[in-house]
Amino acid sequence: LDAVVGVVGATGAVGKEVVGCLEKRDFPVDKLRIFGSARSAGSVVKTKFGDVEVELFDQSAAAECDVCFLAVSGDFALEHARAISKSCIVIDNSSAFRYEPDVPLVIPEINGKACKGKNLIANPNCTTAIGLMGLSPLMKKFGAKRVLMSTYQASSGAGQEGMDELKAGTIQVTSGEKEVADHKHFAHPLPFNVIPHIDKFQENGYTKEEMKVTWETRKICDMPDDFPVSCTAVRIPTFRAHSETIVLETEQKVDVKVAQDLLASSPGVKLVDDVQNTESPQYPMPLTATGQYDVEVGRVRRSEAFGDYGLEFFVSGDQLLRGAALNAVLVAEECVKNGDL
Ligand code: 11C
Repeated sequence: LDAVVGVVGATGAVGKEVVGCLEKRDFPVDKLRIFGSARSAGSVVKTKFGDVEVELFDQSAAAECDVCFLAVSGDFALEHARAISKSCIVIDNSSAFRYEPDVPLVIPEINGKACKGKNLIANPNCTTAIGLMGLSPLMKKFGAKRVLMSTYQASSGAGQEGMDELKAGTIQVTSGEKEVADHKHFAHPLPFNVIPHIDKFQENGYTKEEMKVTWETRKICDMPDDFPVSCTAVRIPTFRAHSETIVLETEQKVDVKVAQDLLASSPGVKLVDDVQNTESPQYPMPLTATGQYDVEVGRVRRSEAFGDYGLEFFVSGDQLLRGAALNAVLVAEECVKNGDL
C-alpha cells in the first residue's frame, strides 16, 4: 500500500506532530497533502516525503486522499468531516463526533477493532487517552467498580498559543518585568500557579474536560452509561505532558506485583516504578514522558481507601503524541492492518 495522506491543520501544534509521527513511523505515504487556511496556504513544509506546499483547504480536495487527519477545531470538523469521509478515511482529533453512536472512539491498543469498516473515526481527548493506557489493562485484569482521577495538565492542551503564553509569562515574572504574568488563553495566569479549570463549566459543577473523561472512558472501554468515573482536571505550568493520579476500585483482590508486571508488558506503556531507588527514585514525570510514545505508569500501590480492592497509580504521557497525533497515526496503522486502507 502507498496512500495519499492528507493533514488538515498541519501548521498547528497537533498537525505538526501528525506529520512527525508519519515520518518517524514510516507510514506508507505515497503522497502527503497538507491543507490549511488562507494564512498558511502557499507556504512550504519540508518533510521526509518531500517539500509539500500547503493547499488552501477544500472539501473535495481533502476527499481525494485515502486517509485524512483533521487537526482542527470541533466546529470545522462538524462542518466538513462527514462530507470528506464519504470517499476517504477521516481521523478526527476534535471532540465533535466522539459521542456519536456510529463513530468509533479509538485507542488502538484498547479497542482498535472498532475501526473496521468505518470511514470516520474519532481520536479521544488527551487526558482520557493517556489515563486509559494504564487504567484499561488493570480494569480488564481486576475488574472495575469505580474510577477517580485528578489531573495535572500541560499548557500544550491549549495548543501552541498555550505553550507560548506559559513561556512568555514565565519570562515576564522571572525577569522582574511583572509580578503576575499576563494571560489570554488560560482563565488565570499559569506561571507559578495551578488552575482547576479546563474548558467550560457544566451545570453539574464539573468542567467539560472532566466530563469528557467520564463519557469517553465509558465509550472506549465499552462500559455502561452509568459506570462511576469522575475527574478533577487541573492545568499546571508544564509544556507538553499531562499527568494523572488514578484511583481504581476493583471487583477482585489486587496484587501490586501482578499489576506492575501486567503494565510492564502492556503495549504503549512504560512501567516507571522504583521508589526504593535511593539515588534516583523512579516514577512518571512530565519531564521524562515528554517526546515519548509510551505513557509512563508508576507509583502503583494498594489503595489505603479501598484496601485489597483498590489500586492507586500515577501516569504521565506526552499530550501531543499519545494524547493526539500518535494515537491518530496508530488509528491509521490499524486501518492498514485491517485492510480498510
Ligand atoms: C486540554 N485536554 O488539555 C485538553 C485539550 O477534547 O481534544 C484537548 C481537548 C480535546 O486542554
